[in-house]
Amino acid sequence: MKLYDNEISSAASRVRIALVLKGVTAERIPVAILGAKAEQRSAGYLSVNPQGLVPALLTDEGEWLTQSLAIVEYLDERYPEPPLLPREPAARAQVRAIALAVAAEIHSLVTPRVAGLLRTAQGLDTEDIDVWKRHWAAEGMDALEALLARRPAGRLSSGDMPTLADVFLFPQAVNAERAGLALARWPHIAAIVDALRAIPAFAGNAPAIPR
Ligand SMILES: N[C@@H](CCC(=O)N[C@@H](CS)C(=O)NCC(=O)O)C(=O)O
Repeated sequence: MKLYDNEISSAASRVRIALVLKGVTAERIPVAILGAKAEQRSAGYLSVNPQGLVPALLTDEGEWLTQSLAIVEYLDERYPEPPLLPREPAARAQVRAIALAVAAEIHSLVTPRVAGLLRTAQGLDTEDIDVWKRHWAAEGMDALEALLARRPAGRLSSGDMPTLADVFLFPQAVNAERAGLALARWPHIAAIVDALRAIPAFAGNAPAIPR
């Protein structure tokens, strides 16, 4: 398998975490996404992922997969142990809802392409853009905190074993903290993230700090 990856990408971090949880290795192909060397919109990379986003995964069977949620669910189905979704239908839907609250409602508003348009079309500077990013991260995490407050008993997002919800929550929370949002504001998230930091698959695959 080949993972088209970027070390700072929280979406790619989800896949890196899932690969380690599954005990599966993939060759990592770095794709630059920031600055003059950004290559996500190059013709070469668009032939890998027509959306111009990382991650993308090339399977051992030669299939191209895109979208971190679809990739992580593929890994979960292809390598069933340990499972990343609970067995009960309602619990599965709740776990997917956490993952989507991160991927669809928070992350999609704070990506490099959104920041780029705010800068070029709206004339925002870096400070304005940071305010934008913190706003959507904080609002999204307020909602996540309320969702997680009614989670099943356990140290993580759904019980004591890592699920898809943790795979998506962890990189988002790490990035929010780096953006200056103290996790103490969200006690449920803070407790879950503390527990996840003790798991090597998570600790070793957080998004890197942009250089
Ligand atoms: N919904 C997509 C989001 C992927 C995404 O936005 N990736 C970011 C990096 S974290 C990216 O490649 N951004 C490039 C850009 O915004 O131009 C997924 O979950 O895979």
